[in-house]
Amino acid sequence: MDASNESRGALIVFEGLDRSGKTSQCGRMLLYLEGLGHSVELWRFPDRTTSVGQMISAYLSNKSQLDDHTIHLLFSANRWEKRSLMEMKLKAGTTLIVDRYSYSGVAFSSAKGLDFEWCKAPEIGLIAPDLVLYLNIPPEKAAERGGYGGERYEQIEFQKKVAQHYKLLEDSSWKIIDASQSLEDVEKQVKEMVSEHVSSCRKGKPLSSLWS
Ligand code: 2DT
Repeated sequence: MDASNESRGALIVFEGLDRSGKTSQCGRMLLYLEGLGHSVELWRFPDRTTSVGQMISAYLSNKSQLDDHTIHLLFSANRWEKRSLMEMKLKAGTTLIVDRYSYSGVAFSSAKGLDFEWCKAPEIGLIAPDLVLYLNIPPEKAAERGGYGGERYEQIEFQKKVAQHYKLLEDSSWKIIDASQSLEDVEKQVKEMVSEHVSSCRKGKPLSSLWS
């Protein structure tokens, strides 16, 4: 996608089941990289602030009903509407820490029974993360962490299916972290991996696209 050797920011994605600790680790990485003097932003998907994001938010909180294919495409559209800004930020040297991305899109929709390849198709051409940190936790253990809220997918049987579908998406950009450990132990491992990838992107690692 981009052959230049220019220094750029890293695209770092956190994935995992609900209550795996993604949001806490994202916050910690933001502070860590800011502390080192890097330009860094925290993003999350779905981005509920856009008009597409508001439709997604209404669906997740059971205020609206949508066909499974339709909501899948809305989640994907919500990433596409941020794609050019994402590229601009990365090329300008800003590292993006992203809480969920295309892997959530495919894992959750295919766990509902939609065809796996059909689910991947609308994600093709989005920017590929430099690093995917998968916070791995047994669904039972995740459920113990303060219980689930009232959103649509927060049920243990469904989360088990999501975990199985996530596994099918693992590739060389993934690092699997044991998220049953303490926040501090997880943070220590995450920091090392993040630092390594931020520095390889500063040295000019080219951007690439999903899913090639
Ligand atoms: P949060 O609780 O993290 O806001 O997630 N989801 C998310 C999908 O089904 N498809 C997607 O593309 C994304 C990004 C996962 C809200 C829920 O939305 C699910 C949980």
